[in-house]
Parts: sequence; C-alpha cells; structure tokens
Amino acid sequence: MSPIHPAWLPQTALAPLGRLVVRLTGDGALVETIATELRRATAAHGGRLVRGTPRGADPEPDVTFTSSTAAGDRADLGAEGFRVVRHRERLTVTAATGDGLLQGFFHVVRLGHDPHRGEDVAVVHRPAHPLRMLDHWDNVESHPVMGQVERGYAGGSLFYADGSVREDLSRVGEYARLLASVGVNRVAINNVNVHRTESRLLTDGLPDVARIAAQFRPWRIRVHLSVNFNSPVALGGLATSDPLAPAVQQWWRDAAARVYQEIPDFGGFVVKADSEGQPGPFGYGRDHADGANLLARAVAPHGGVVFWRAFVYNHTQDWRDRSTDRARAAYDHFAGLDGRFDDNVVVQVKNGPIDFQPREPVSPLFAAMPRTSLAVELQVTQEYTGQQRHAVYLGPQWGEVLQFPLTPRASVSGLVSGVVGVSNVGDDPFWTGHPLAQANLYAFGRLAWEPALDPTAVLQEWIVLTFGDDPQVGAVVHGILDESWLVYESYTAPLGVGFMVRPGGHYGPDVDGYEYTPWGTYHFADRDGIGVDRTMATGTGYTGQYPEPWRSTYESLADCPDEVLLFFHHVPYGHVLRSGKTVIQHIYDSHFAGVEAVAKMVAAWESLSGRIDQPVFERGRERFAEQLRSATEWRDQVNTYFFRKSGIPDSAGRTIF
Ligand code: GCW
Repeated sequence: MSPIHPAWLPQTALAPLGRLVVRLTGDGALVETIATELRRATAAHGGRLVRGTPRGADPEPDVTFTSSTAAGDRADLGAEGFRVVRHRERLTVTAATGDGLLQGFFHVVRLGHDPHRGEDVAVVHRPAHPLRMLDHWDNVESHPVMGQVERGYAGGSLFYADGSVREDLSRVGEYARLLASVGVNRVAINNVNVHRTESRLLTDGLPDVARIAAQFRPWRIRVHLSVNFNSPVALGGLATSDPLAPAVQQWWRDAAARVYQEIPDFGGFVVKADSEGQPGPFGYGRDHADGANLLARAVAPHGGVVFWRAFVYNHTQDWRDRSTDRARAAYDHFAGLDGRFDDNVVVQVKNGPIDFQPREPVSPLFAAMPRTSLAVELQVTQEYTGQQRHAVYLGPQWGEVLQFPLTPRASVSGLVSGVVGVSNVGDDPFWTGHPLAQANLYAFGRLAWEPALDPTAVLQEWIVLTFGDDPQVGAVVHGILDESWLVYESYTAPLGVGFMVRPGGHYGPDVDGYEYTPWGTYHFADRDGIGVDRTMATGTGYTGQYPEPWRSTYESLADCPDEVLLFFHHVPYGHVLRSGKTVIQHIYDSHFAGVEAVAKMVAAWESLSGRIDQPVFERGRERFAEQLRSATEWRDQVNTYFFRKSGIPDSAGRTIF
C-alpha cells in the first residue's frame, strides 16, 4: 500500500515560508497550532521562528503574524478575517482572533515564493459565509447495500472501521489540517441516513465522538452529528417522538446537554427527516418547522446550530402519474414555512431541485425564504459525476451555482449563510480515489470562503501546492481539468435531462434506468421527442416557483438556455437549439466530442510520466483508462438509444449501433 499522500500540503508547500524569518505574536490554542506549523517549517527549511513582542536582539522578520486586540481590528476583521499588509518587503498578517490568524497563515502559504516581496498591498480578507461545512455520509457499521461510506468513492471511512470508531484517529488530524487550510469550519461525521448503530453516537458513542472532536479542535473545526428524528423512541424508550410533546422536548434537551458536557464546542445536529425512509415530523402530523425547532431549542442554550435538510420528496411515486414532479418538492414543502424557523436553524438546500445531477438549474427555494437562514448543499463526492473514476473538476459548476443571479438583487451566495459539501474523502492513500479529485475538496473550501474566486485560479493554487511549479505539469493538469465538467456533461445525459444512470449505484449509462421507477425522474423520450414539461402553461408548473426573470425565461421555449432545455421542456428531436443545432444532432455531436476529449485527457496524462510522483501517476492512469471505457459506453448507448427512438441519422454519418 502506498504511503498517505500529503494532498496539497506537502513539505515543499511550506518551504517558501519555512526559509524566512517569521514572527508570531499572541496566544491561545490556535496560535499554538500556527506555531507548531512554523516551527516545523522553519526547522526543515532553514528559517527562523520568533515568538512574542520584538526584542532588540531579534532579527527583523520577513513575515509577521500578529494577534490584535484593538477594537477597530475586531470590527474590521470579524471572527475569521485577517488583514495582509506588504510594505517595503515586509509582510504583516493581522487578525483579531486565532481563527483569523490561522486563515491568514494559510493565505501566506498559498502566496508561495518570497511572500514578503512584491508590490505594497493592504487587503482585508473575510469569508463570504460564516458556515462552511463538510458532511460525511459515513456509517459506523458498514451498511449491507451502501457500504461503509454511502456514495463514497475513496475507500473506507476515516472515522470508523469494523463497526466502531477507529482507535487510531491520527489521519483525522491530518484531514482537519487540510480542511482548515481551505477554511472549512464544520464537519458532520456520520451519514444523514442514520441507522441503528449510528444513532447511538448521540448516547453511548459520545466518548468516541469526543475523541474525533479532539482531532478537529486544534484547527477550530466544529463537529456535528447527524441524528435520527425518532431517537426519543428508539434510544429513549419514549412512546412518541412528536415534536410538540413535552417529554420529547425534554429528552432532546437532556441529550444535547450530555453532548455539550463531553464536547463543549460541539457544532450541533444535521437532520434528514421524512426523506427516503428516514423518520420525521410528518409521522406525527407536524411540519418541518416544528421538527427543526424542537432540535434547535435543545442546542440553543449551548450555542449549537441545526442543519435541517430540505431534501424532502416522495420516493414512492407512480410513474404513470404525470402530476407529481420531484423538482417541485423542496419548495412545496418549505417555502410556506419561511419565518417559522428559530434563528439557529439552517435549512440546507441542495444546489438544484432534484439531486446533484451534472447539470440542473439552481433551486428556486433559495429565493423563497428571506426570513430563514439557508445553506446551499453541494456534492463534492462524485455520485453522479463519475464517482472519482472520471476526472471532473467541479469548481466551475459551484462557481456558477454560487454566483447565479437568482433574484434581481442577489446571487445564490448572497441568499445563504452557509455552504455545505458532501465530502469525497475516505481512507484511500490518495484521500479521494482519483488523485485529481483532491482538487474538488480544495476548491470546495476556497469557493465557500469566497465564491467570486475564479475556479481556474483556484485550480492553479491547488496545482502549485500539490505538484510544485513545473509549468508543464501545470499546463497538462489545467488542460485536463479546466473543462472537465463540461466534457463529462457532454458524454452523459443531454441538455439537463439528467438521471440516465444505472439505478442504485448511479454509475454508467442506463437511459431508461429510472424511467419507470418510483423515484420520479424521467426523460419521457418517445419517437417524436424528449424532455420534461415543467412549464406553467402545459406542464408541472415548476417554472412558477422561480422569481422573475427566471420564471419567464424558463417558461419560454425560445428563451430557455440550451443546457437546461430538456429539464424544462419536452421538444421534438428536430427542435433547433439556440446553438443552431437540432436536439438530436446535439446529442450525437456532444457524445462524439466528449469521448474525443477524454482520449486527449488520457494522452495528456501519459505525458506526465516521470514528471510527477509515480504512485499518483499510476493511480491516475488506471482511472483514465476507466474513464475512456465508460465515456465510450455512454456515447454508444445514448446515441444508439436516440437513433433507434427517433430514426434520425447522424448528419456526419458516424458509427451508431
Ligand atoms: O443523492 C442521493 C443519494 C443518497 C443520499 C441522498 C441524500 C444519503 O443517492 O444516497 O442519501 O441523496 O442526499 O440524502
């Protein structure tokens, strides 16, 4: 087995700073964390760390990290911000908190060579969202169908093995360091589908949860638990879990108090309720505000937050029933509850209305709950985007989602206070299965902190930290990843229709895989056309959930953007897209082009042989071979399916089966 890959923080990434004279002032746990980093780096690379206030004999520092208690700095920099000033080849980073100083430290690491040299600057960095979180869908006990990590493509869990919390959690500490370096400040450590063993983390498992929290604490990352709504019955032996029953409320208050006794900086709960078989308030005739507030009031005295997921829909639909539309579900369940959630509830909404497809419009729910704290949930783990066997850099997708101007006044980012990602990490030596999938974890944190960052520039940061500054390696990795999301989209389900995947595992093509299932996501292809009519005029009315101008844009066949056309409209194969191509020709062309693009990626990767770590190269090579095989399969199945349905040949006469 290969040794654990250092991801984007190899020793070399700290070398530029480690060669300098660095001063660090302030105290507290986080300042000690920074001190440890600096001590190691300067010892390894010949620099020098000076602690505390300057003394006459000290050398002049090149870089100073300083904790400020000034009221002005507090106001200016906030709880996590920092100021960077470069003046006459001296760099000073000032923060009002340890959190801010830690973020400032990693900022300087990202600056790379000679961070103190260059033009004079004075900039303040503050996060766009206070809540930046990763959810793990990890099970304590390997689930018979879903395994150790639900939708995990990177081996087992970092936290659990053989039915319990791991004895040796040192890798969790390494993980915490990586997450802190990109600004993640919360982690939920168990699957939102809370099975029996996992539900006990809240009770008997607490000492083990405390051990995990201890690994995250030096990096100021708060730990959350996913909890089962039915816990008062299942764990407490109560007759009901009705959120309005006083005994139930007391049970949750007591449970929360026990957690905070063990883990004073515990973050709070994450809840998936009334969704895909998980229990919830509907079972007691209550709504989701009742349910969320029940838990929020239990953690409120301790400063806790409840992330309540809006992923609520009917997964036992009848495919014959054209009136139900899964895309409508989150809005239909939640929009009417706006204003009823307690302040420490965060309603967590998936980026799109269905389920992390390669392309979906953004969820209209973000615009419908102005009096509620919201978080956008992104899927870092590549469930529907190639399962970490395909190289797919998701930074551009997330940038688009976060910056999407959903209302005339605000982007999605401006409408939420948190960004949550489903983690793509496991106990794999490369952390993420595909070594290039590390870039997604990196970009998640960076874009959650600052959504306006250019995803290509973020990728560049990741490349230099990870591989060093060999320009050829940089060019190749950019060449592979910059457009990789669009490439993936091009050889899979076309024009926003989504879900043409194998049921259950969700890998590989199956055009009709979900067409007649109860899960409710269909393409409605027949001999004449394809797509889901979600218009108000003739379809499910989903377009009516959007504010203007999107309501009219999506409603109108002429105005609807091509990439989501089939999400909103059912059209004939001969319908001419805004691109000038017919729908059927677009399907053929994009699938052929997609596979050609993958073949180029494979060749590009081969050119890195000998230029990057051999184990990384080998792992990548194995993944690229699979990507090419799988993309070819997608191309041939999708093209053949639509050729047979439509009878319309490819205008370029290429091979379709
Ligand atoms: O994407 C779907 C997945 C489920 C997952 C669910 C959810 C954890 O297929 O595995 O369950 O979404 O987000 O709750």
